[in-house]
Amino acid sequence: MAPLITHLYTADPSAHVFEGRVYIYPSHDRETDIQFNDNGDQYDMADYHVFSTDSLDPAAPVVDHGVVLRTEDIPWVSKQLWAPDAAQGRDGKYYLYFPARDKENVFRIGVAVGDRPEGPFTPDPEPIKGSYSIDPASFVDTDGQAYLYFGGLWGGQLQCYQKGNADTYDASWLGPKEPSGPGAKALGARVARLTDDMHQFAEEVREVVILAPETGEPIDADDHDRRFFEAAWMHKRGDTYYFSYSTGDSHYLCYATGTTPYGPFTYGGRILEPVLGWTTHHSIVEFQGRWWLFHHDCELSGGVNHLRSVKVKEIFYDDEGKILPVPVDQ
Ligand code: FUB
Repeated sequence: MAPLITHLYTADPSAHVFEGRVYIYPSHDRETDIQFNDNGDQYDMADYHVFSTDSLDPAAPVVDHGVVLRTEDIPWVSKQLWAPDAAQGRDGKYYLYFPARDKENVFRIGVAVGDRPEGPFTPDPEPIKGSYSIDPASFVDTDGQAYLYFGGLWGGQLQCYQKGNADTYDASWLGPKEPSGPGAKALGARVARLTDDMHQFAEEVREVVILAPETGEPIDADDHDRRFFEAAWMHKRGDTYYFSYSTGDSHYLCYATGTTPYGPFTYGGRILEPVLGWTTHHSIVEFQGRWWLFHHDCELSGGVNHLRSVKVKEIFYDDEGKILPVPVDQ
């Protein structure tokens, strides 16, 4: 399957249908001399483009709407504009959520607002209060209530917040560390309901718990084939909430299901096996009655981990609502 976008490197695609078109909000990967490390320093992105299309036919054109936000536009940011997402608020405006390092090198999540899905976006002068870590994924439920999921281990710093809120930051956990050992439970992604104006968290941040179906207990920290690492995504099909994510160092895209946006979620299986490149990150969206997985791999760059390209594949569910594994590109 060919990449959707070939004139730039793009990754971490968050796709939504707005005004009848598919809009894609990816990271914009760029060349760098920074050596690969477990902190992700080589993912040194400095701006965002937005893309859209009115068809997911492989031959259909994808429009590049150009740069919609850049590092120098955001007063609190020092570097690393990582995986973004966007949502439409009750006021009809569009909100771009993005993680970046602040001036103290700590990842926070910012929000920028625009009148159109393709931007441009004007950032708030400060990050969202109480935000931390990376990979914001917005979800607007069928009742109109908006939520923000976020978090990512290691370079994404989630392991520095084991006691919950942003005030508990513990720098001694920086680096490729996470809970481990007998009895240790995996750290979960985080979620909070958004305020009606979409600019802040409306409540205390909660942990997203994923249960092992065979025990009904939270996934173990050492279960690297199933534990949450990064790339949270939420979609709803019928009454079921599907929380999907990357397992990071084991390189799977997995999902878990629940009956509320907060969970708990029960592990459901793998969506995608490892692709070419270290990271795997995705979104799932319904468009014209069919369901689609947007993800990235490093095929276009010949396997350079930080030069990724967005792809799209149709996904299918069985009669019980399980997502059928998606064939990986050979
Ligand atoms: O693109 C930078 C980081 O790589 C993202 O935030 C992670 O999800 C991983 O894809």
